[in-house]
Amino acid sequence: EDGYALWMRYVPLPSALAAERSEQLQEIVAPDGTPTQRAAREELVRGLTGLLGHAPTLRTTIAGDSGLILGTPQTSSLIAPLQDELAELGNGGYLIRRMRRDGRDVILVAARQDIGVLYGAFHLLRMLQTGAPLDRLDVRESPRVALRVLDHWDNLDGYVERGYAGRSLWDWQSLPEWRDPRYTDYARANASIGINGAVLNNVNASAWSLAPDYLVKAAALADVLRPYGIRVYLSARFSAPIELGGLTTADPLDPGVQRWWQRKVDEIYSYIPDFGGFLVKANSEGQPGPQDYGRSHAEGANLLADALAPHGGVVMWRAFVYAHDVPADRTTQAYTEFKGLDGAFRRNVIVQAKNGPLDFQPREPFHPLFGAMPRTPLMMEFQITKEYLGFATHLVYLGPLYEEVLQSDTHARGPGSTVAQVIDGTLEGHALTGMAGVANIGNDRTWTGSHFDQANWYAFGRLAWNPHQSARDIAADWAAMTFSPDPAVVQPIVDMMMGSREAAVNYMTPLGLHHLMARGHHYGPGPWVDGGPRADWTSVYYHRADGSGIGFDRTASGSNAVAQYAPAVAARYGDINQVPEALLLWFHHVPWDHRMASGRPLWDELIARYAQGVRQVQAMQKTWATLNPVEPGLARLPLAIDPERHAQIAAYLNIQRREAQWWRDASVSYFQSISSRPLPAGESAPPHPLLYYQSLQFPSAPGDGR
Ligand code: BDP
Repeated sequence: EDGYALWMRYVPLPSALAAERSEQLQEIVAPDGTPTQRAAREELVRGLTGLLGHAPTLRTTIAGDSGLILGTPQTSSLIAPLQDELAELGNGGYLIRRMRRDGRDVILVAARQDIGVLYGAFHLLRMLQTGAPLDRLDVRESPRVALRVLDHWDNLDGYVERGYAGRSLWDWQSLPEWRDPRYTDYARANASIGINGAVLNNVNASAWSLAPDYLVKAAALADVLRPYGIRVYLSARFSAPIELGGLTTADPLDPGVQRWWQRKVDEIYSYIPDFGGFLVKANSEGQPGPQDYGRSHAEGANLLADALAPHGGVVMWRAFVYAHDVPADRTTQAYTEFKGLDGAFRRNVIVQAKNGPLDFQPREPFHPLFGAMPRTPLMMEFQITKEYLGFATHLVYLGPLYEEVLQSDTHARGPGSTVAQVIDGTLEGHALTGMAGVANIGNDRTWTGSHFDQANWYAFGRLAWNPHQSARDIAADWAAMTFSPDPAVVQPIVDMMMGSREAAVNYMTPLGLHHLMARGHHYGPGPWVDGGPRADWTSVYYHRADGSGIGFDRTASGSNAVAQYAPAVAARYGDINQVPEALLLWFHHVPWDHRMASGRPLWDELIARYAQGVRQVQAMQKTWATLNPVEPGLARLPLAIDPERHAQIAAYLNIQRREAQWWRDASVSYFQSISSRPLPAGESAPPHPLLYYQSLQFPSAPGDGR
């Protein structure tokens, strides 16, 4: 158990259950005429063989009393009568139903398309792995979001930007000849949760990804991913016509530039006939873009959209932008630049905004663009890799973060206009919908750099499929499949997971604080960071602590960023007495004596939150220790968690506890130097002077080395 199998371990079920299920699933009727059909069949054989202890019999018709029938109306006469019902479930949708047919007890996994059948097969395997009952089976599923995409920030040299799981999965050197079987396992994992797109290269893109040598390689990957319903996309560098094409400009209104992109796109489709399209980071952090030529983001996006449209491709145009001149409040930038462009984009453009207005912090309010551009499809960008959340060694389950954002009420069309409804297109009636996750995947044996980070990939996929699901339910499925369906295992693990994000918020950035990480690599605390090339890359710009208080005033008396939200939201966030405490210091500069809900003054509350964060990690360690398989007295969970994974997780929790303490000590020490207030009774003084924490150097911080 080294984690390679992810949530698809297919370990034997308890023998009584295995016997019962074997009877039900002894025979399988499944077509094998297409690569996707074969993928579904192979997965079921693999899964059932593992779970039940023997391979099922594959037949062309059921001979015994019961069995499993997979297919589409085209492949199965039993499924053909369901045609209309299946059509309602749409592309990718499926149903799983238990019924009597010709005197036999059958389970149908049926869909309109092969890919739906594959998704249904994975769903059935999930039910088997989690111990769900199979009687009265009646599952109807369809994806609520069209583009469910992983963004890989992988460079052509194998380095993964903000990657904490080793090097890139893509071995550009041995492609296209060598198709590492790992690519297939990657595809299986994604298909199991409904992910249907992969952007292969970093948003800080090299133009070379679009050169023929690399297109051949991307095409080989596309071939491997295609049977699993995954389309390949590429990040496009806006200046590629200059770098690859030898033109003197990349101006989107220049006919030569337009021709260059048309030809380039035609060429890409000659290699990859189902190419998904482009992801673009433009005029942000030094990347080239249309503004270099005095053109708007819409003019830039439309240039690429026009080239892609004849082939059915899309442009995912990022709204993560900020101006050359440091603005009074960086969080206002995207809205300022994009809101006025609503309606100016082509139909095959989707604007991709990060979940919050700053940058993947442990907690941010939802991005004000959600709900503010009704005529433009908006795509969610979550970060799965934990750039600001302790990297791979901190256990932070991101399900609650995603859920919190998706359930936020934009009030765009009155109360109940959630971000999830913006993303699934129902609020404004958009058919082009999407959710992207910045992948946490590398060539580490665990894929994600730690066992628990697999849950973040998993949760992202499940929420992209249906953004209305509960993070807790998803965690329970994941824990049951990854460790054991025994409730005595699932329960404590789910509790750990569900509390873990709040723990990280507490020991890093409590009460709405943000961007306090060390400069550049973001490893560890750096609330004192100031100076350097841009004020909005420093901590002091964001926390604004002084002798009187702390926090960024984003109300009308400050940057007035609150005005970017719908009036009801702005009124709530802008009022110090109504704003949720979790976002207090995001929106307000608050006196140290301000009375908090707990009755404590803000200063005492802040210090208490840091200490609470450390205690929450200690509590996770305690819980994890109770799941130790080698500890005496745990005979009832003999194989629940294998020693190999248990030990690594225990070690990582130790790192997390040590670093949580470091965060607490360094932050308390720094903020005390500003507030000049005594620590509340019972709070211990940090063991070192502030200078010690400030002088720590990490030239080889995780993820920072090439
Ligand atoms: C920031 C990362 C940087 C990315 C950038 C982006 O620090 O590495 O390039 O976001 O999303 O969070 O473009």
